Amino acid sequence: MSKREFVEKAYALAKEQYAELGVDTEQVLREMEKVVVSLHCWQTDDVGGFETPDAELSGGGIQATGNYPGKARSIAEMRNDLEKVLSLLPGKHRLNLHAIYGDFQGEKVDRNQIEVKHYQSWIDWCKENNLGMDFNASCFSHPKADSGYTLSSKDESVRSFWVEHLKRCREISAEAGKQLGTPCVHNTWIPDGSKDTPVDRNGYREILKKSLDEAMTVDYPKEHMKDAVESKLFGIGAESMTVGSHDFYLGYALSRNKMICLDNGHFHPTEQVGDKISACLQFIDEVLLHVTRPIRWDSDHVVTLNEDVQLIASEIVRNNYLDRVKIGLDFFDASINRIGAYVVGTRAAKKAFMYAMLEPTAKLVEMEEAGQNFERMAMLEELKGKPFGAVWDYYCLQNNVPVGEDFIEVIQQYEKDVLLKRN
Ligand code: RNT
Ligand code: ZN
Repeated sequence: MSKREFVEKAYALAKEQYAELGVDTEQVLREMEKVVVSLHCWQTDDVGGFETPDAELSGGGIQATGNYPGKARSIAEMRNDLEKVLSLLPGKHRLNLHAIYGDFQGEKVDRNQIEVKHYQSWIDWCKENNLGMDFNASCFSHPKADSGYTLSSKDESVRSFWVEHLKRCREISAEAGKQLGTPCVHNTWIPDGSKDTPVDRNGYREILKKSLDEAMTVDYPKEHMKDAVESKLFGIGAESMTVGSHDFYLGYALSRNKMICLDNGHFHPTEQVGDKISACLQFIDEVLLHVTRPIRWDSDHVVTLNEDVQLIASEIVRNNYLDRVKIGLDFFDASINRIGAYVVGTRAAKKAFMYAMLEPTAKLVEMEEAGQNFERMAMLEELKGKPFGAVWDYYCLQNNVPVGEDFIEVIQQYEKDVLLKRN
C-alpha cells in the first residue's frame, strides 16, 4: 500500500468513528482553514535581530539558551528558513515581526528612527508569500533598556525615546496592514520591573499609563492595525515587581478598547491561560495569544501538545472564538535545530485546535447540565484514544506537506545542505 493509500484508508475509518460521536471530520478539515497562526520570526535567530551593530538578547528575563549551529544571520537566511518552515506546515499563516528585524541595509538606525521603508521588503515578502503581518515594538536588548525600565522609566530621556519607538512601530504596523489588506496586530511588551522590593510601584505604573496613552494617540483604522498589550508576572532579574502586570494591562485594554495579549508563560504555573479566554472575552473584543511552553519559569520552550495548550485551543473552539482570538507563538530554543523547533512547535499548536474540533461538545455540555459528571469525565478520557492522528495525517496530505514524522528527514537534509554551512 502506498503512503497515500494508507493515510486515506486510516482517515476513512477515523471519519466513521467520529461520525458515530456526531463529529463531522470533513467539517473539521474545512474549519482548520480558520486556524491562522502568526509565525514569530525570532525562533530562527534567538531573538537577535539585524541591527548594526548586532544586539545581544537582554532584558526582562527573556533568554535563549544553547548554541546549536545554523542560526539565521541575515534577512536572506531568515527568509530562507521561514520558507522552509512554511513548506512543512499545513494551513494558513502570518508573519510576526519584531522591530529589530528591519531591513537596515547595514545602516545604523536607532529604534526611535525606524520608518516604513525599513520594513517595506518584509511587507513585500509577506505579499509574495500570501501572509498577513503582525508587528512588535522591541523594548529590550538596547542601552536605553539597561536600567530595567523603558516606557515606565523615571528618566524622561529614556521614557520619551521608547514612546517615540512605539509610535513609529504603530505607524509601520498600520502601513503593513493597509498594504497587505489584513489588520496588523501590534503587540507591546516591555521588560520593566524591579529585582528587589520597590517602594514606588504606583509611580511606575502611572508613568507607563501616561506613556502608552501618549504613544497611542494616533487612532489608526482597525482594518489596518490593532493594538495589543502583553502582561507578565515576573522576569529573571525582575522578580519583585513587573510594571505591566496582568491587572494593569487588563485595565488598560478594557478602558482603551485594546486587545490583551495572553502569553501562557506569563502567569503563575497553576494558572491556566485557557481559563482566562472566556473571562476576558466577556468584556474585551479580541485577545492575542502567545502560545509557549514554560518549564518552571517563562522559559519559552518549544510548544508541545500538552494540557495547557489543549485547554487554550479547546476553549477557543468550544465557544466559536476563532474570530476573536489571534494566535501567535512565542518560543525560542537555541539548543536544537531551530527549524525543527519551529515546525514541531507550530504543528503542535495546530494539532491542539484540530483535537478540539474533534470533540462532541454539545453532547458533553448536555451531560454537564444533567449533572452527569462521571459520564463527562469518561467521555473526555475516551476521546484521547480516538484516531485523531489519522485525521491530522489526512489534513497534512490534503495540504501537500509531509505526513507524520516525514518532515524530520526534510529538516535533516536542510541542516546538511544549508544550516551547517553557515558556520
Ligand atoms: C517576553 C514576552 C515577549 C517576548 C517577545 C520576543 O517575556 O513574552 O512576548 O518573548 O516579544
Ligand atoms: Zn510573549
